[in-house]
Amino acid sequence: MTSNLETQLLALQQEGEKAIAAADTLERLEELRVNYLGKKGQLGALLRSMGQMSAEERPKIGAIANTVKESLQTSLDKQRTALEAAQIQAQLEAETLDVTMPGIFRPQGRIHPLNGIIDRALDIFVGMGYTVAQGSEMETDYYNFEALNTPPDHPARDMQDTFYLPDGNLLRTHTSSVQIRYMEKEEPPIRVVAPGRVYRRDNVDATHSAVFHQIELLAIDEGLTFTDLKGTIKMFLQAMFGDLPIRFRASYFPFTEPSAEVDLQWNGRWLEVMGCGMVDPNVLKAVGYDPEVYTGFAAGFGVERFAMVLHQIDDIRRLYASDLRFLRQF
Ligand code: 2U9
Repeated sequence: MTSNLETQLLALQQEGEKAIAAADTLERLEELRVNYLGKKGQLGALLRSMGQMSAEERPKIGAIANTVKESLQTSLDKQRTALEAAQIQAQLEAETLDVTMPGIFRPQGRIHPLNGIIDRALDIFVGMGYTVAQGSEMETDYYNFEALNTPPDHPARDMQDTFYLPDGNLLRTHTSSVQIRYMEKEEPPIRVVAPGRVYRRDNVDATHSAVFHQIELLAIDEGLTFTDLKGTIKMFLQAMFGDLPIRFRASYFPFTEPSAEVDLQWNGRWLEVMGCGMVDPNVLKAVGYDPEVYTGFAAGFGVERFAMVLHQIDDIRRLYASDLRFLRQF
């Protein structure tokens, strides 16, 4: 009986160690641990039969059982360490980066010259405390013309002819409509700058396009004067072009009175670069502001014009052609 149990224990040890050494995954190893040393495992089952043993035999078998248990546990630990190391090694090998492999070619993009001008101009105005506002390119007659002191019979409608949609809406001829909507929502003091795409019914040539970009600024407050307008424009043109001579020439716009055009001396020649003026009282009334309390100034410029001057571009159409040979120069 004794020798039988002893033989069984030693056989269990031998078989167990063989199986443990052959275990090739951590899951398999755990199965073996449960099978041999677990609560309902084989070693436990053998030891339960010790109950029927005599008092002299018991310590001897107990000692053998302990040795078997410790030996199996040691083998399990050793195999676990080895398997874990192998797993890490395999993971390292699988995740190795070959830094000599050719990369995926990603052509570098760049800012379009028109967006470059818009970004720079907006930065300058934001620096002066202006808020950027945008709006729809499709507008109603009211927001594009009527609210800007340009009734249907106004001669300026011919110069600003645009594209009309079948429902009576139109494509905006300036971003002033954005500012009308902004004033309807907000109360003075107002400092707002509106960049965006605008439309004119123009024949396309080197200096005209039926679609172009405009930036308009508007300031409304108590006590604003033409001097504030001149100072703001001078600061802006200085930041944009450098410290060059500028001059204001009297002009006319339906929505400003008085109005002026701004020229900049560039390479020895006077170039017209902006339009501006004091906001017409009728425009203030249209948005519900009292022109006896508030005054304001406004100005606008064409982004294409600025880009052409600053980058010496001779034909406006190059800005829309998406020719990479052209665009890569910027
Ligand atoms: C409101 C009231 C008045 C904006 C202004 C101009 C003068 C102007 C042109 C320059 C070249 C447009 O791109 S361009 O064709 N703009 O000359 N724009 S005053 O006046 C406003 C704006 C908003 C409520």
